[in-house]
Amino acid sequence: MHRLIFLLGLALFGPGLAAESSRAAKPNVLFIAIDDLNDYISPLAHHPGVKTPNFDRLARRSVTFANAHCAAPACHPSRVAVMTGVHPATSGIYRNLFGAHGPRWREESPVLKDAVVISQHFRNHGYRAVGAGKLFHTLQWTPGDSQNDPAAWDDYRGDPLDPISKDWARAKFESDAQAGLTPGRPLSNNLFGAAALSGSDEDTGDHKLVDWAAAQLRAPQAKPLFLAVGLFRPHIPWEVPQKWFDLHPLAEVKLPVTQHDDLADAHDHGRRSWHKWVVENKQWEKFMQGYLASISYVDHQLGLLLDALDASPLKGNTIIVLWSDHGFHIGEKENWEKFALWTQTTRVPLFIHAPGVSGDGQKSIQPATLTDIYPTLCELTGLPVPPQCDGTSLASQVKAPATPRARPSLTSFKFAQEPNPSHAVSDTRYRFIRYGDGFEELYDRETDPREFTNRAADPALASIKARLAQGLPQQAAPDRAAPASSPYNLRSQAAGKKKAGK
Ligand SMILES: [Ca+2]
Repeated sequence: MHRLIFLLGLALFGPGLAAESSRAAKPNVLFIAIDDLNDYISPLAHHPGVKTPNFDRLARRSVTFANAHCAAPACHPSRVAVMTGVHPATSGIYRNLFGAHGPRWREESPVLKDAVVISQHFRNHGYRAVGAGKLFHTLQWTPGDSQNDPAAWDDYRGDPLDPISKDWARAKFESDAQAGLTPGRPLSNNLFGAAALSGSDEDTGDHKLVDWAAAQLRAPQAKPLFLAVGLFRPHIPWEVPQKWFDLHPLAEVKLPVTQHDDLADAHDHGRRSWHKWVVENKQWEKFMQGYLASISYVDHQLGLLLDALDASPLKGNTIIVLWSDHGFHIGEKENWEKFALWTQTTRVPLFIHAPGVSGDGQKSIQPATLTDIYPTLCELTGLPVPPQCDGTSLASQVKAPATPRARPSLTSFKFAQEPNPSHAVSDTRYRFIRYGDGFEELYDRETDPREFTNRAADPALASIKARLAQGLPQQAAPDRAAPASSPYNLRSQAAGKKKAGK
């Protein structure tokens, strides 16, 4: 019947118009990346009392992937993996490599040399792809250190190789000595810390991005749109306007549930000095407040973005995917930030809405890895999946969230103190980690959701451990370093400019 209508269309209007109308039917894509957002948001509910009404709103109109994990627990490798679909175990990009100005990852790993960035792939198939903010790795305090690929976009807000630093004003702060704090705060200039900004939301970087994105949504579209928005909070420093702090009064802030000596049976993440400084200086509650304030701020920005979509002609014909590059610790396992392989570090918010297709309002507990996003968006839009992609499409779970998925999630990381990479897998119940030095951890998340008790040596779980171990990479790529000779090195470019007298 459909074929008959199609042939009738061809006869009446000619092939040109039929092709035109099939192009017009392609759904738009709103691709939202959030930086360092963990599972405290209310749809994932891993911290008591957190209310994120706009994440709840998104959850009602999409599928919540409640068992989704980053490909690597650090900004740079996680983002390269999402944007290229190539897993760190294949590329060898396991950790942050700083000092780049451009897509240096193409030279960091030979398998990424000709990888097609997801926005480029959509451009190659008739889309207009535009972006804003932090999609590839960059930081507020390292101007020009960005691994974005400017060639992969039709348009980008501001400088694609310095997409956030100019937008974010710093809070005024007193030195640690003035504040009576002990020396030894990690990082410098209070970057690891919380403070209210004196300005309004309109003065903040993420708000400016959302304004720009809203204008993109309002503009007339000659082609289907791939709009990527990379929000920077709740990444440190936890500096947002005062009103977001006011939502989380210090006296009401709850600390995470922790267990004394939790690390006695676990791998040492090598970052305990951060936690020691925080506890010694009684900053734990204050930093939790700053993180929660930043979450509330970004929740509000998400709401503005959804408002803009709903007020635009693209409403009803736009796929939404929202992901965070990794999870986050606020003192769990004596750790702060990321750079570990427990679920607290690797579990990420992932929401997918596909108009007329997704089981909106439902949750999937099937294991997902962020490298699955690329092939999923391909399947949902009818695009071919590039051969570089390591992930597998989640379209079956987008349609029917309970559909079982045999493949476990896979997260890989290279710890500084070990020569070999480490890997972690999850199924719907268990989590297994094998570190670069051979140490193993196994957790039953049903009975022990905070992963306090390592059961890797428990004979009762031996067959489960063996099954999960099959999900580890057979032959993981070696760890890659920053190539000294690359023209994308920030320092070599600065030196080149100096030499040329620019
Ligand atoms: Ca433990």
